[in-house]
Amino acid sequence: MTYLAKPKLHHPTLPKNRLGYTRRDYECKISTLCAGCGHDSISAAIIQACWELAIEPHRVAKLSGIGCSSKTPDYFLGNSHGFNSVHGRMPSVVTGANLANRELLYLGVSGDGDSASIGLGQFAHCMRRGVNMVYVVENNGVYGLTKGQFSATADRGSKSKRGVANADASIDMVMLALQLGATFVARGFSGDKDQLVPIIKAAIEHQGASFIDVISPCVAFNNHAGSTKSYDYVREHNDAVNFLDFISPRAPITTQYDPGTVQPVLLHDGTTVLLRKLHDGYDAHDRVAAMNYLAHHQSKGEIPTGLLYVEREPEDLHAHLNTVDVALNKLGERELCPGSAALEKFNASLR
Ligand SMILES: Cc1ncc(C[n+]2csc(CCOP(=O)(O)OP(=O)(O)O)c2C)c(N)n1
Ligand code: SF4
Ligand SMILES: [Mg+2]
Repeated sequence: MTYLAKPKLHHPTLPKNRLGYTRRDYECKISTLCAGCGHDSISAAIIQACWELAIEPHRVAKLSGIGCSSKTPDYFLGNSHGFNSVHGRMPSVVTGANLANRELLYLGVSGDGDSASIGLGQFAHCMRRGVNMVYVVENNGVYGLTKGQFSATADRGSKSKRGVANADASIDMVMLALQLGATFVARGFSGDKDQLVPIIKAAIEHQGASFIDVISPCVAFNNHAGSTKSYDYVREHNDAVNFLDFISPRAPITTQYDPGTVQPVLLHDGTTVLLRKLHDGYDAHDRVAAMNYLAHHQSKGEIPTGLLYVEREPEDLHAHLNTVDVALNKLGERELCPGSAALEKFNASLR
């Protein structure tokens, strides 16, 4: 993989977070993606979210598949653990890593080709099992890396750069995530960082399967008239159901908003997400209502964005399996080898 290292020097007065790190400490190599690619804005939003939350970089594991989107972990969190897996296989690698070491924060970055085509089965099982992670799909409706073929998320009737209409029905990743039991489901737009950064922060703090579909225009192959994933189209059809503010007890962030209805959502770790409702009656705690809302508004050509669903009492895979509270590599001989009497008893229970 070609890359350009970023110069280490930076201005001494750059703002620092609670840990004394600047934003630069959460960056990595210089991006080699096309100038204007939505994926770069998502990387910038991830950097901003991790910096604002003062996340210790060594606590993060970033994993991806194959694609322009899956290359992006090379452009952020250079001091974190990373694993670039095989096309569509990121979810099973995260599942294994998470089971072995529950103490890391897992960030999976994927594309619509990576997750809605070859990796669809992997995506489905990761969501339904409730792997505690943030799963970001950088959704541009095409296979960017392999020169712009329609992906499975391309809308029926949307046109390729050469003017050919897509005849196939599209897969809606948000709807799928809701149906599969993800406990945090959101959609963002790479062109709206103010909305995306708090969504990522809330997803990081959520203890369960957090899915974020980010519409991320591909300027090389899918940013023309007739595309439904272009900057212009998404700006014109964006239907934000709410706006987030994120209050962390560790690093309070105050943001000034116009008056509106505000709904606090208390997360598992004591942090609070403030949902500023833009749509009267939208309830982000009602899975079925969220699916109905999506079906209704998407049939009219709108693109609902924001925090679409969050479960109040989420459970993750570790809770389902009743695993031990610590990372497996922290278990000592005593826990791993409880003695022959315990083994006898266990064997007897299986006879
Ligand atoms: C097993 C396998 N099949 C096919 C490919 C070719 N391939 C590489 S990336 C890609 C699709 C990438 O699309 P997406 O995940 O949407 O990422 P984007 O480049 O659009 O960000 C494909 C089909 C591959 N690398 N490996
Ligand atoms: S081909 Fe598309 S997705 Fe890939 S870097 Fe260029 S603009 Fe981004
Ligand atoms: Mg794509």
